[in-house]
Amino acid sequence: MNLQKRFETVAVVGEPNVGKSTLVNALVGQKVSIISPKAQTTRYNLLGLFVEGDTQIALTDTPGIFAPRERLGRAMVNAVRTAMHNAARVLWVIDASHPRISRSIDLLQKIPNVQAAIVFNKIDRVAKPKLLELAYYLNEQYPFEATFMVSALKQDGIQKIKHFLAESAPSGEWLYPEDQVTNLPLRLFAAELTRERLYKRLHQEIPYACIVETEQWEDFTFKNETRIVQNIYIQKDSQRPILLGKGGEQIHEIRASVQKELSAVMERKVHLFLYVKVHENWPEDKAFYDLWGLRYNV
Ligand SMILES: Nc1nc2c(ncn2[C@@H]2O[C@H](COP(=O)(O)OP(=O)(O)OP(=O)(O)O)[C@@H](O)[C@H]2O)c(=O)[nH]1
Ligand SMILES: [Mg+2]
Repeated sequence: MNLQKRFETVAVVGEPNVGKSTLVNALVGQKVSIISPKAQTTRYNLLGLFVEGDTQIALTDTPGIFAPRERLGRAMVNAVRTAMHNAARVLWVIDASHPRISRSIDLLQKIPNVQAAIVFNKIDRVAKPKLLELAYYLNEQYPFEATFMVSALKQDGIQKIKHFLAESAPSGEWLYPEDQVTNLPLRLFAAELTRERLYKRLHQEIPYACIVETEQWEDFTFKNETRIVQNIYIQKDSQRPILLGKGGEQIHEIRASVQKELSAVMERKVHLFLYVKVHENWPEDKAFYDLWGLRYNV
């Protein structure tokens, strides 16, 4: 029996909306990162951990790689770069049904000595033979270690990636307790869940104008209950009615749905309160960058 432990850090990167967070959740086996049909859902790096045999893998879910114009965008793309530099290995996720690759391959080629594997995701939407030409082309551009074809949504092909990562990890002590799945504090995760609902329900520029902050968190241990107060910051007062919906219906549904998920995750009764506030200049507010672990000046 081999009792030697192994440990590896792996950055999960790619263009926006390709399914990086869905893949991280599938590999971890539970939801650690939020998901939405819109691009730029993930705004900062977070860890997803899993154990496979004697190996612990620390995945970093990252924002999508795009051409940023604003401060927040620059900070997000910088976070991807940092994750790639810090990780020993990269999983480069490509949307098989809509393969855009130019920005991410550019970034990948700029990182020296990184071991990378390609993950074609969303293969439930496309016939595999269609991908072979692209796979061949990409493997000519860069010495990829492996090419996977998976559907993170349908959990198809996930075990092969877990096996590959575990087998190729070097010996080393685990950096996290065996049962830990993320480094994201519950307060931040709770705020992310609310933001996920905003991304799912709001359209055009509105979701990008919102951030969520958990302002208060009170545990009533004797009752097994928690009271959580969150602020949703918008940039203009004119966005408020869109967010609230007719007669406040939308915000009520969002509140109820997040409260339900939090209660299930925390296995206790949760009372969630949402307040919508205007903070016109939040994209320039350094406090949020600090909270999310993003660099302010890049
Ligand atoms: N059909 C299909 N859809 C998928 C699959 N994986 C993810 N999706 C969908 O793709 C959309 C984006 O998924 P995310 O996991 O949020 O993508 P992401 O790459 O993390 O996106 P950003 O954080 O915005 O860069 C969501 O609507 C997912 O449900 C898959 O294997 N098949
Ligand atoms: Mg994401």
